[in-house]
Amino acid sequence: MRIRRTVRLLRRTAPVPLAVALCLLAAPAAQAEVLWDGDASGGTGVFDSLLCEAPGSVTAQDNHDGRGEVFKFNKPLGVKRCEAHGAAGLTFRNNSTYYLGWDTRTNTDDAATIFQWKSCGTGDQHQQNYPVIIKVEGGRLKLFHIEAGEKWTLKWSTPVRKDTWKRIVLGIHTSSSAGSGWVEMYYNGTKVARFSGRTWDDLGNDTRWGSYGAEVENKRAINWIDGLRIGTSHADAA
Ligand SMILES: [Ca+2]
Repeated sequence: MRIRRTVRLLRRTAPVPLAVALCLLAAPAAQAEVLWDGDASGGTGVFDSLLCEAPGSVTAQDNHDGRGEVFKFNKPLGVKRCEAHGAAGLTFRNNSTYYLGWDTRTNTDDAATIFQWKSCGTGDQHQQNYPVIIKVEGGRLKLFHIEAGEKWTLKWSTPVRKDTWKRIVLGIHTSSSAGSGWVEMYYNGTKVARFSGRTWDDLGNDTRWGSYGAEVENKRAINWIDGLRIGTSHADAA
């Protein structure tokens, strides 16, 4: 509907790349509610797009472990990126609160970046590039805030065991003002971090899940992801 009509309108009237145009569209304000159900039972169409270099793959499959379908982000040797971008049908906006929840399990202590709150646009169009990053690196799960100028600060980390499921819930209050934005994180149901800072880059931000990083180009990384949900309260995504 409304979003599709607006996209058609933008295609006719402005030479703006579609990904940027989608980032700029406003969605209606919402009370506590689930905004997006990204469970793997919906297939890879729950994402806006897949950014997975060949011969990598993103698939939904049933491992017969009671979870039903789960996403398998398979980043083989020799490639840097296997990610899914955006939540189909959901457009994030500034000065809003979102809670993103998902289960993750990696086959390795080094899957590099498993989540990016990725800035829209490229190069000089953004200041932060990725205001929030979560990595699995050297046997630790790490939460970073990235300020304007791409200044990284480690906000929280914990030892992480491969081949075990964890649930992450990330609360993000979007703001292009460092004094108004905030992030909080829950790990297996426990609140582990909360900090303030700029969370909304010049052209807005979008989600990316998977495995990405030059440091894992020569490693085989699989990130299993299940139970993806986005809402406006912690309970929506827990
Ligand atoms: Ca599932």
